[in-house]
Amino acid sequence: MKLTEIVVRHIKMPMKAPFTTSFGTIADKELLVIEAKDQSGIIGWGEAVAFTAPWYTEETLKTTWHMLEDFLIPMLCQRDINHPDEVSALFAPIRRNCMAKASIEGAVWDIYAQQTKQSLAQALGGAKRQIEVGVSVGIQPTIEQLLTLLKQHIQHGYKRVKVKIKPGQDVELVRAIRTAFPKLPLMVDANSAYTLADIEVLKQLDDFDLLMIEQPLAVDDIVDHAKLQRQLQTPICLDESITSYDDARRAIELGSCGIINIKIGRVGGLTEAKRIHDLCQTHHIPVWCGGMLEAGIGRAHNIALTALANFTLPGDTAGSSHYWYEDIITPEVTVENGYIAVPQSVGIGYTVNRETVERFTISQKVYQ
Ligand code: OSB
Ligand code: MG
Repeated sequence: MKLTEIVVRHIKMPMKAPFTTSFGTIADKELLVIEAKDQSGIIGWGEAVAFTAPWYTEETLKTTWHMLEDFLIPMLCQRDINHPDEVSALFAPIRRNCMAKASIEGAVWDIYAQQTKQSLAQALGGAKRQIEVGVSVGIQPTIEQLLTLLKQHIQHGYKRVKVKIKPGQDVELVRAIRTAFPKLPLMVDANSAYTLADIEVLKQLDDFDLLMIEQPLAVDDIVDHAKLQRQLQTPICLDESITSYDDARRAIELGSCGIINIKIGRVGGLTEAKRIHDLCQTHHIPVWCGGMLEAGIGRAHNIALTALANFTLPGDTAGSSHYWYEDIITPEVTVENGYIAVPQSVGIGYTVNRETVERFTISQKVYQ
């Protein structure tokens, strides 16, 4: 294939509820929708998941657009591509900027799946027909509000619940949840809010039968995570620390985690995500698909990726209506009894609703 035209749209979607982590709150989600066309007229869709501020990783919506416009699109446009795996190789000379790379690589995967008349899941090698899903709950103003929300999610059928913790809102919060829901498959995510100086607090979390503790320590510190893991019964799951296959390889070798959360944007695309999945499978490290409060396109990519066999733990890919009044795809992603059906039609398996995208568009630019 050869990409002949790429449209980048900056859209803003109102969220049903703001999402709060230890770093900040997202009230409305701004993101880039990438529409790529090949020489035969096939259209592939990608989503740039970076937030407007660099608190989760160093990327922002503006840096992803800058990278796309000044480097990635010129490198890719008009070039012959036989397989989407070539895209990450082509982008290798550009350091990091994983979310920017992933956004356009995702569109190439979508085109490739359509060309080869497969679903995106099939094109990636995923055979699951349905995926188990969990839900991630942001920091709430009170424990009562958190418990009320959790009850709703459990009733909705989600297979596990993740809550955000930070210093001062951890052990007692988890104790309250456990008391209210003794059997709930539960995990916590600290978004790197702790250091090894907090080890006594983190050790107390071992008492609550948590599935895992996600990213307790610094983003770039797999050594401290290894020290912590040796002192904890509960598996550590790395999120922010893993931005590539090599990060995953080193973390596994050091014993920094027992589980890895894979986010397509964080690791630079579907090809890299699949490589990390395969590596973890070899090392008996279970993986699950993390979330970036994606709109429908990114969500569709997550679902396809999660169809791979070693995604054995429920991910954060909740249904569209958990986040949005209105998603940008038809049909929207729905969850039934804690499962999402993996689309079997060609490509991402959902239709992008252009009218909705246009209504949400702040600005757009066409590249040829
Ligand atoms: O750490 O996994 C995270 C949301 C924004 C940034 C980082 C994270 C999250 C979530 C929510 O936990 C995932 C989702 O529902 O998409
Ligand atoms: Mg996380």
